[in-house]
Amino acid sequence: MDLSADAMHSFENDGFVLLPGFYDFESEIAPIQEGIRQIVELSARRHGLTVDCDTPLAAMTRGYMTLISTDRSIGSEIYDAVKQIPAFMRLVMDRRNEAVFKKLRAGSIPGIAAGGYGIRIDNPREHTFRAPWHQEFPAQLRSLDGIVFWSPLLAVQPEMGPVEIAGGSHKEGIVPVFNESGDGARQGAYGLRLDEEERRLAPYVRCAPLTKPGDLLLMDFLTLHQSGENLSDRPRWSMQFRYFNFAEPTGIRIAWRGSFSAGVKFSDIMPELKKAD
Ligand SMILES: O=C(O)CCC(=O)C(=O)O
Ligand SMILES: [Fe+2]
Repeated sequence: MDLSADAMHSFENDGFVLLPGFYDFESEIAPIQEGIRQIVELSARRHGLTVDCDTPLAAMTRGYMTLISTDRSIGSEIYDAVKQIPAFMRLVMDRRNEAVFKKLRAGSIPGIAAGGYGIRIDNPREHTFRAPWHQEFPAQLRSLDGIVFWSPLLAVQPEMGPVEIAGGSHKEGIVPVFNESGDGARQGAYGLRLDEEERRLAPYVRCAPLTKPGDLLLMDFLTLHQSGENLSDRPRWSMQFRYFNFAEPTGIRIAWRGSFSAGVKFSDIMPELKKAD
């Protein structure tokens, strides 16, 4: 596993690093796209609809958009289905991910966060599942020094709302969170808000790297980041999974328990994560 000294330094300093072309498009990414194409085709058939799914690109853009504009719940079926594509799982557990993690977390014993892998479909102009500024740690737990692996399935253009990252913000340490309230308050991880969000973000330079299939974006579990706003006419498809460190003291103390996707209330495990009322 060859991770340049520059890349390691960036990750340490900025709390994130982009590794262009980390995965091989033809042998690793294209099979995932084809798996999605097949699921879009089968979903359309299941609902008695005919949509454009001749190619992966057509299925992921026009075909999928036609399905959700007919019935938004078909999008949820597809979202739940695609994370079970074998080619995706192969990427999640690829040896190189473990090797990269070990390089960035010296002395670590890597784990793959259960329930912490999936494929996001950020639909144009949809607010509900847009992640507000957050750290990964409260939403995933497992260990304090976990790393998010993020990789796009379609090229991300500026108007598609690339992930926004506050460079260096991991140095802030753990930021307490509270639940959104009032009209339109969202549930679960999407409704978690940072204590004093604006004040905390102010010192950091924000970047929104543009990525293409095969690229890998790595983010520290403490780096502040949010979903961009998709103002384009196509969904932003991207993969994410999380590795953590069995040997990290906080992880050991909480017995590597997970958060929302593990059905656990993070504040029961680490009350200090919750902003005092
Ligand atoms: O892709 C996005 O919009 C957000 C991604 C994110 O928060 C994550 O992968 O942890
Ligand atoms: Fe995140």
